[in-house]
Amino acid sequence: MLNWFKKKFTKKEVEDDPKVEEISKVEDLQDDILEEDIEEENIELEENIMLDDYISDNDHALEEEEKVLEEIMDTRQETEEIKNTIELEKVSDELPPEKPKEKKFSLFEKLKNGLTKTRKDMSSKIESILNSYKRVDEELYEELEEVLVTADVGATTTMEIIDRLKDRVKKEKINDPLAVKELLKDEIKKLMKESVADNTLTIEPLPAVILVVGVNGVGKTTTIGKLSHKFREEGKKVLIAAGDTFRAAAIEQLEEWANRSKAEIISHSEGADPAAVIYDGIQAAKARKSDILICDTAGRLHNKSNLMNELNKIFRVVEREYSDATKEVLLVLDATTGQNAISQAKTFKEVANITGVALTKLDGTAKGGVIIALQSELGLPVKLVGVGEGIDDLQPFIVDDFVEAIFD
Ligand SMILES: Nc1nc2c(ncn2[C@@H]2O[C@H](COP(=O)(O)OP(=O)(O)O)[C@@H](O)[C@H]2O)c(=O)[nH]1
Ligand SMILES: [Mg+2]
Repeated sequence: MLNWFKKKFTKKEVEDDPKVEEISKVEDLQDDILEEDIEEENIELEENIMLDDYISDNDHALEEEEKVLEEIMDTRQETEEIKNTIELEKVSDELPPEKPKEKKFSLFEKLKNGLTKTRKDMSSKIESILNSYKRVDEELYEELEEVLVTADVGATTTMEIIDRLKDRVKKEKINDPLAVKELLKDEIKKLMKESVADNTLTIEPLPAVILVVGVNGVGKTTTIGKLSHKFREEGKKVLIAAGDTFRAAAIEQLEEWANRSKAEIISHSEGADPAAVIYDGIQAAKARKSDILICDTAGRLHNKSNLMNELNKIFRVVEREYSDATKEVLLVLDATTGQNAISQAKTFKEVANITGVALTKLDGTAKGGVIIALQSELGLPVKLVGVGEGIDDLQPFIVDDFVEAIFD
């Protein structure tokens, strides 16, 4: 409207007209308001930009807004940019600190951690023996023998290892004691591998049934919980059968593990026939199309014939009702019991067709050497090792990793 008015009159006429002053005032006022509006709009846009920039670097809409802002700001641009940077710095200062990433340990690091006591006992002693000799002689072998026996490798297995070592040293004409360590490691690996066919838990083809046996307190229930968690993480459907019906607390403990690992569970009440629980477990596994059925059993049987009867009853049920399932009979042994674990293994071997061992509590013991004897003396493949009480503290057993971890 003001522009139109200006065009209608000459410059002189306009200047002389008394109304012009008033109009000019109005114009100034309107300019002021407009400027204020622009100023406000600028600030608003700046704030938007700061926020968008902070949320996303690649916001397309932001570029558009920036262009508009540039046009309006013109001369003030440089100052505004500086102001902008300062404001942005302020915003980023106020960001919550980035959550520190949880340190993830590799399986090997965990195994090494778990075997710390065994390693300290075995490896550092062997190291100092080898360092104290100038040449390889009978005395050196005797000292090595002693270390292996005290680390629960067992007398028979120790003799076997030392005999093999002597042969290697002779054949390769080794004189330097420091070169013996690698040979020793190599011979232990070879002996362990030769003694068993396979260290992997067999669950293929699915469905599979895993019967977990072992004496009271060795870690059966805990191992079932960890194993179930591992399978669930692989996306498998797991059903657990609470075959240890001796105490109500044992059933509750297994229920807790089933909960934690998000597995299903079949249980009867305290004192029920374990074989009947396993029977129900199998029917449920079939009906629900479970991939893996894991069966807990009681380990509180007083003598060998009792144990044999109880287990045989369970095996017969599994054989009859689930004949086409892949089967594992997993013996759980507690590493902290050392040579006692070996005698338990001997007993269970006599009464059941044990297909593998889960050795628990490696983390709390210097007796990790017992694994070597389990494999080489008894021919029992160690398939799993427990390195802690947590749900993730169960690992597949790998001979090379184990030997490297105890000699590292
Ligand atoms: N440190 C450690 N403790 C374990 C491990 N496995 C089991 N345990 C503990 O051993 C105890 C007995 O375990 P449990 O599963 O109840 O044995 P079960 O009687 O054979 O069923 C529990 O306190 C477990 O937390 C392991 O690998 N390391
Ligand atoms: Mg138990």
